Amino acid sequence: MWMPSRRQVLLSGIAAAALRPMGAKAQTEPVTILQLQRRTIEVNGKPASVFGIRQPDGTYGIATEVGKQFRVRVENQIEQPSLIHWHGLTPPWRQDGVPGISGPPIPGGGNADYNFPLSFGGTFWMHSHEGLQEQSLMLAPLIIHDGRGGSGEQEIVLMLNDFSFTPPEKIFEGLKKRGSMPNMAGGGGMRTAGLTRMREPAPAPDLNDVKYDAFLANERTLADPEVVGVEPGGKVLLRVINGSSMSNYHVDLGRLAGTLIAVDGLRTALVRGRRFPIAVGQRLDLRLAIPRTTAAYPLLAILEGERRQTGIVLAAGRAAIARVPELAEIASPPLTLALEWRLRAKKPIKARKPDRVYTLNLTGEMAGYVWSINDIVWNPEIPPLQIAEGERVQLNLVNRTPMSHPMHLHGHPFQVVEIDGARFSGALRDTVLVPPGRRVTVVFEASNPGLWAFHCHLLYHLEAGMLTTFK
Ligand SMILES: [Cu+2]
Repeated sequence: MWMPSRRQVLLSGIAAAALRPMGAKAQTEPVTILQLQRRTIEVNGKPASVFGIRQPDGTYGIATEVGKQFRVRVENQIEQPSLIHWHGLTPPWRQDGVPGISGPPIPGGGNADYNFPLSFGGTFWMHSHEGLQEQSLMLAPLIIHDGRGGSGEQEIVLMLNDFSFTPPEKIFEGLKKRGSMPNMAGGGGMRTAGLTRMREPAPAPDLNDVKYDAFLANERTLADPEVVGVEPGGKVLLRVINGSSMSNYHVDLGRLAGTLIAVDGLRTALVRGRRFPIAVGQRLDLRLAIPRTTAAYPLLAILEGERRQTGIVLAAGRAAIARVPELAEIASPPLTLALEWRLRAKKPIKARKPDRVYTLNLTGEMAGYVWSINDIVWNPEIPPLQIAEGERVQLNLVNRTPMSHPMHLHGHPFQVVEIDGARFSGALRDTVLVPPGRRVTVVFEASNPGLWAFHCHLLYHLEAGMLTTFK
């Protein structure tokens, strides 16, 4: 992320801290304190200095309820500026948490206050949008309960992260030096599947630019995974959050059959299965039925295109917990749009002719790790794309690169309505994966005035300039 100039910071004043006018109800709700902290965790048996977002009592992130106000004070206790984005929520523009676009970062030792209504529930998350802090785990779950768990359903949050002992700035430098080297050899079985309507077959996609030291599930690896006790015969609502900076996974439920009930927090028609793809920034809400027998059930996330995996273990009764290997038996395939194509929004947005259509080509130059939108590398001088309030906006996302890009819109959920020219009433969500050579069309209602970021959620692509804004 770019740093705003001193002048911009002064001009925008304490915008991030600006409170919205409050109703009587809002004033009576208690403020939740979130502290941005530096802390040490253990990864592969070694200490790792990372960030964290905790309440004073140690709670990781926030769990709250639909209909309440999101009344939060962020206290920045680290020695550098930071700003937290509420991924998937629709706050007023100034509270969206993107430095230089929604407001200035919070200086070290400073605070910012947030107060806006929570009009829908689901599985969301929060993360720093400042620099590369997200890679160092400046992130946490943000759960808004709306009764979807049903009574007696046990809720389990599964946060996925990629981890490196190399500082993120060094990782980024290395990427720029090395460039991205697409695998053009086409080594068989790596072609994109599904609705390909391109004249030529896609080259093998370029996966996993960064070689990570570990993949974390709730901050632990499979060498010492989290074990969650569950009731034999019970029901579980599993909320999976891909908080990784650069890594897509296949969630593998093993012997448990799951029912997908929501993506990115928003309800879909039910999809049953044992394996579900999850791209960077996305979430999956999965309903699991635990068999009546005493047993242990690993819930895994297998890195796209590789054998490396992470996960947690559900223990039903007094089950013996066997060691789960950190390598799957076979490499997983690249993520495709096969699931996206099957998803149907439970409450689709009303069909209507778009008032405005933007075609956004996802572009880049592999040699220097340059990533862009319509060949424009983001900088603060780039004028925002214009939208009038109330318009129906259609975005045609066309990937002209050999890497897939999880594209995220701030401030508005969108509906996926077309893949490679084929119309359908797809999922409502906030982050959609556009694989190499593919074209994905989304629509949204411009109901939230302000200046909004739209970007690739791969952290180093974002840092390299794969961002634009809508006004
Ligand atoms: Cu990207």
